[in-house]
Amino acid sequence: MMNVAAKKKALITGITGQDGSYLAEHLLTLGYEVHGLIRRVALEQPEHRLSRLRNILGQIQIHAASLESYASVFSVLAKQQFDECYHLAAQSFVGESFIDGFSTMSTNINGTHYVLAALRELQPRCKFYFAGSSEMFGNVRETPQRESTPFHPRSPYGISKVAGFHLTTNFREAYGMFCSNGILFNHESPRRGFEFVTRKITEGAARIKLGLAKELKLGNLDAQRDWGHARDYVRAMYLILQQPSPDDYVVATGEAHSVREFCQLAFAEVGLDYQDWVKADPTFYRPAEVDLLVGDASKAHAALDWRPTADFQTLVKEMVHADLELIRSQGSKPEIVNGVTAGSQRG
Ligand code: GDR
Repeated sequence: MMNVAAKKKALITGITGQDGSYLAEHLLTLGYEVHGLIRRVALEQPEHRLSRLRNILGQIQIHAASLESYASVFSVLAKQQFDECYHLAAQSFVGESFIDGFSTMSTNINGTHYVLAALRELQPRCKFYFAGSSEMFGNVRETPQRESTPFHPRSPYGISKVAGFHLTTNFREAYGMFCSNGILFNHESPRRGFEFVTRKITEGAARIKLGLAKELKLGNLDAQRDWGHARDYVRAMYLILQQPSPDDYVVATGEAHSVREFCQLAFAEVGLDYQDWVKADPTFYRPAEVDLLVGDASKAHAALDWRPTADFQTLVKEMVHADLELIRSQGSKPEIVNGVTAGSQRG
């Protein structure tokens, strides 16, 4: 008789987001049974909130739960056992965290604590991945930033991620659980939310090109980030949980580019000069900015054999062309993703 190995089961919190959707697709191709935690309100607006999962909805299992409620997380984990849990859900927009720091802290810190505590109680052998962030480095102490670089977060969001990182490490050390942190630098794609600067630029450039907008208002054009492709970064998340022991890894391209350079490339892609269309607007400046982030992913290269495949130019190009296509297919109707209206310049 053929010996068929049991399918591995993964639970993804934040499965409706950019990373969650790419990770779900990746795990499905690897033969996993994929489950996702989704807020009940998202289930009521599937056409908007589940839009990134459109192609795989029939292949994944969805559980309604809120990361604001320990009881609801507990009840999902009490019903079935998982091999791996990828905790990606968070209020992830840094700008918003300055507007409502309390919600960001409460969702991001308590949500992580609830998942970890419920796993410890119900399935301590389930491996846990925490979505740590380069924002934890904030006011950087060295460049490039690596696993040993001290944290100095500059926003409620960054502070909440530092707390999540330490909670994850603490469950590993205190209870012997397989809990690992990815420290991911910025990662983008055509599925990025419209509030983040890259998507705001590519969508803005596309709308201007198609005559649907006359300008694009942005904040600090001189901030520099290490931008990779989300599809590459979810592979690293998976590899982090396949290691013999839990650990922490920086995931980055090692290249820094400014917001201005991103604008230059994106507008050039549609045959325009960004200087004619992009306006600086103090509304989009942050009370405390992170000027430069660039990661050293040597440890991930060596231990995970992970390397990014998409370079900066390819990423910008892919995003601009996806937005041109999207807008053309919609006419001038604004698309709503994650409750944010494209073109609203909220971000
Ligand atoms: P970031 O991403 O804060 O790095 O966090 P974001 O794209 O929001 O900002 C990047 C940089 O661009 C500057 N900027 C603007 N940003 C936005 N959103 N809108 C603007 O109009 C604008 N103009 C200039 C910002 O000031 C900043 O310097 C992202 C998120 O995905 C986090 O969840 C994640 O943890 C980190 O990346 C790694």
